[in-house]
Amino acid sequence: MKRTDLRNVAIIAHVDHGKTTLVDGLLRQSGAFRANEQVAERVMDSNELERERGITILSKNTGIIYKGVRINIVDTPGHADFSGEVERIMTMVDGCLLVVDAAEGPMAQTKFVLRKAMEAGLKPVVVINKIDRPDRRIAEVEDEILDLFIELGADDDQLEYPVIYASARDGVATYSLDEEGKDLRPIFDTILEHIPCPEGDPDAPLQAMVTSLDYDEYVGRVAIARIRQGTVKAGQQVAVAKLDGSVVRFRAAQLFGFQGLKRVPLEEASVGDIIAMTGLEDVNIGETITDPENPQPLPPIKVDEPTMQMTFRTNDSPFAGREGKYVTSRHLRARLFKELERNVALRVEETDSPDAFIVSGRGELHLSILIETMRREGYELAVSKPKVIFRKDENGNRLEPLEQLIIDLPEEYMGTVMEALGTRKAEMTNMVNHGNGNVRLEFIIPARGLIGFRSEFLTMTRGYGIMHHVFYDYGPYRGDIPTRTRGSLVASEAGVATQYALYQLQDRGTLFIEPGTEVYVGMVVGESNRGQDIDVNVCKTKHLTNIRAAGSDEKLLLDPPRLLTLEEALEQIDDDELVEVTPKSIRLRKQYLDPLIRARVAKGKEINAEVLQRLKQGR
Ligand SMILES: Nc1nc2c(ncn2[C@@H]2O[C@H](COP(=O)(O)OP(=O)(O)OP(=O)(O)O)[C@@H](O)[C@H]2O)c(=O)[nH]1
Ligand SMILES: [Mg+2]
Repeated sequence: MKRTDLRNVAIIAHVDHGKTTLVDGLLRQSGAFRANEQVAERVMDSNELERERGITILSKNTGIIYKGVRINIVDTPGHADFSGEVERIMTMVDGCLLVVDAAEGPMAQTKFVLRKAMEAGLKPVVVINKIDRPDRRIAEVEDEILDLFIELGADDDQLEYPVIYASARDGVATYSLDEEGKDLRPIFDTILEHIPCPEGDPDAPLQAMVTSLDYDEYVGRVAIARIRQGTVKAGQQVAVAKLDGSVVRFRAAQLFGFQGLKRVPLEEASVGDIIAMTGLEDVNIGETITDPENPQPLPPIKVDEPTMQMTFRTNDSPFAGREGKYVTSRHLRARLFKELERNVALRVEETDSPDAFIVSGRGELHLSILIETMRREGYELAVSKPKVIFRKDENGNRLEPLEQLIIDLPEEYMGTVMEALGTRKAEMTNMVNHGNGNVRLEFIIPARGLIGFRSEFLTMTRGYGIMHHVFYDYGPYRGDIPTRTRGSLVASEAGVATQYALYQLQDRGTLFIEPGTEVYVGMVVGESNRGQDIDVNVCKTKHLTNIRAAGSDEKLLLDPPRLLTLEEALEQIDDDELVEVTPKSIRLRKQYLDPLIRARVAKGKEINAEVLQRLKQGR
């Protein structure tokens, strides 16, 4: 059966090309909101971190009705670190809107998502967006898109994609640049015309792949799935074919469809419907909801493997437990394993220590968003420097993850940037001079080489450079890359940092703390100008006998400190350091706080329980 009354479509693109803004427009113009309803901009970016950062992190569903046809739309994130989110929804839809910025053209992530869409056999519609931009270069961008399809091996059929020109921001679209757009009707109509109708047998045994999970205070776990074949009624017995091969029976308590920002109850759903189902307590992403009498699991979702990992440990700093609600290893463990249920590209492994877990993801941002989410929920933890995940080829040679890096920058900074990238073992693969003083450079670079590069790049280009990277492939190990060349300023005394002490220290490096900041021994308070760590006392006060200097503190002018964000802190720390994260603070610290132990470790001496004990007693 063909469901001519239904279309399922995903919106995919590079970061910031306007996916969420386009969904806004489609929702508004389909009458999903009441005329007087006040709706926030980028309404699908509903979680706090998404709104703060202006990016989409999680894929989300919505549904509209147009000309009597239900169109289910999935908004996806454009940032490469969240591409697991794009992969997980590919089985939900039959086609996609590939949104491309009219000035930037196809970028690293455009290629990645289009490749995934083509592998999944989705029918593409190209939307060239932001045509209101004064720097638009539509003809070139169209050529670049065509090249991209050819490069990805599109067949004749796939090359016949429709193209629509739009300004999502202004809510207009047109089939031809000669005609001014009035509304988004061309997009709605193209979806109806070009995105295939779902097809399948409504009388066959039920098959629905769970692609998202949600929680509801009242009804518990909500599974979001697309029905491949068969029909399901609210209240009916179903089974879940689990990833471990077992089959568990459940009652599908309630069924919902998506309409605008709401979920509407359904009595029955069938082929092609995207539904939310309650009552399945023990269900995970990638499992199939199926017929209990005749269970037929669908092939599991394929998601690329993680490329980066770090250690998450319980916070054992002297300030542990001051600011957070959840601080024990039990809390940390439970939270990390719960995350796995939804975050398909994440991996968590236990270690020899019950206090430490290895967490692997798609990139620094993928991991740092998890950390940020946890601290907002009230967790305290300490995390290590991100490391890339190596693999071996069949001959035992070491392979490392490589990234494709695309940089746009003013010509004058090209030399410096290329030199810095050379040291980081990047190979240039393409260079385009736009002729307006800006160049685009493309590189293949070891993921290792990108760690800490972003902040260096922004400084080098005075903020005028734009960089994007996306996983390319695993390749032979490219050799050593020199890491941070500067040591840390490490607090040698516990207490409260004083203006006086910080003033004395400021020409020895860059400070990360302000006067009044409480510190502990072994806390990193700045970056030293030298190659090695320096122990410093930031709590020193003036000798009270020095009458002449008394009361003149305000004259000790301090340079503003470099207060690090979570991402900057992760880039800053060295292998023997940790970032302590609590709901209120981000502190850098030495892994071993005790200076004696640190000195021993630095000399490569062994630290075992016995030595630790002796050192403690010796103090
Ligand atoms: N000039 C112009 N700006 C637009 C248009 N559409 C979106 N933008 C702006 O582009 C920025 C990014 O828009 P989003 O809709 O968040 O982009 P996105 O593709 O959802 O981004 P991610 O989900 O993070 O990948 C916002 O500042 C929008 O206001 C457009 O048609 N014209
Ligand atoms: Mg978005």
